[in-house]
Amino acid sequence: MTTGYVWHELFGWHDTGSGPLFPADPAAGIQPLAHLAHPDTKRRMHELIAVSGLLDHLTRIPTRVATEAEILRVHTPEHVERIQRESGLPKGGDAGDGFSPFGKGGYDIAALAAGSAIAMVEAVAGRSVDNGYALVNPPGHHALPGTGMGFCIFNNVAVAVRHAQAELGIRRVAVVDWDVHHGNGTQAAFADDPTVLTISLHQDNCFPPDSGPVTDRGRGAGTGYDLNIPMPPGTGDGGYRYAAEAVIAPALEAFRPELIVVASGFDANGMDPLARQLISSRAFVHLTETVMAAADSSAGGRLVLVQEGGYSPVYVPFCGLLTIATLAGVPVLEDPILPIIAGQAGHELEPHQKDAVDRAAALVTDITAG
Ligand code: 3YP
Ligand code: ZN
Repeated sequence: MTTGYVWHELFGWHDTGSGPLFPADPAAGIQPLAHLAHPDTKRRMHELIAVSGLLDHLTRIPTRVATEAEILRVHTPEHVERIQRESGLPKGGDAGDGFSPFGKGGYDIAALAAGSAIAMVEAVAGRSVDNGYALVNPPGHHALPGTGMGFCIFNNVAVAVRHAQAELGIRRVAVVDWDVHHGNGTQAAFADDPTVLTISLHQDNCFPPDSGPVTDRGRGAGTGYDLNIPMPPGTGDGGYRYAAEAVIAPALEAFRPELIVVASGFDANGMDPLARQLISSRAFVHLTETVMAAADSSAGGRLVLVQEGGYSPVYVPFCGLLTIATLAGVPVLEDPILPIIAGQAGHELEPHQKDAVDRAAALVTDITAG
């Protein structure tokens, strides 16, 4: 198995400002502190991949900047122009919601993230690697056609999927979003499109507010091709395992995608400050095995993971390391935090978690490979 890998130092230079969530504002009582989305978490993941030796087994895919035309396959000219304009300001700007700041030159880093997702899809579609992990930053899955939000500027996954369809001869694509927050931007990009199945496994009504209920199923010709699995807060490895087995695997088997792209956030882990789930690295390994098996079944193994959220600088690197080691089939060092997280209570599947999964599982019968 050859596994592609993308990282660029500039992803670690994405400047999220000096407020922990909202910009520092003494009058509002907001003290300066590193942003929860400080890029060091992702830089630390990259450095663990290097120091552990896993990097030596991966095929480095060169990054590239997405062109305006590529970004415009998903986003409006007004959004792209606003980001470009604010990117030229001495202190940068904001993706669109007031708590997603970027520094001077932020456009170039965001375009590099989207372009690197494209580069990984090209490498996997062209078979220069079997599968791949694009460790990009800023993330993308909340970004809507006309605005960024939730730390996302451009929707890296959506831009890469549209590129695969426009340039690489691929029609049916499945997006599996296991970031703990709802993949609303990706859902919106493909809501009326039955050629892209979007599956979002997330914490029920976490972020964005009131987004991603199981009743959101797409619209028009795309009805049935958005699948939401909102899990109750407090879901652990058992709940995630059941969601993978009862919904994600059968939905992918029914859809038979030619390419699977994962929006890979690690913020469902039991140490994350921006969500209330409990999972350990073994759940990310199981999710990875689930999408690998599905990709083998219908897509010739073609599978691309693109980084989204994850805010524990301590645990994200290990979740990422084990995920990529699974993709590559390479043994690596053990997760030293696993005994702590997996040893805590809350990993048994609870009845209310099973009910949540079963509500989504009932919708799988409407999916076909048409
Ligand atoms: C944005 C503000 C509060 C929660 C946060 C979510 C960002 C994220 O990781 N999205 O996937
Ligand atoms: Zn997230």
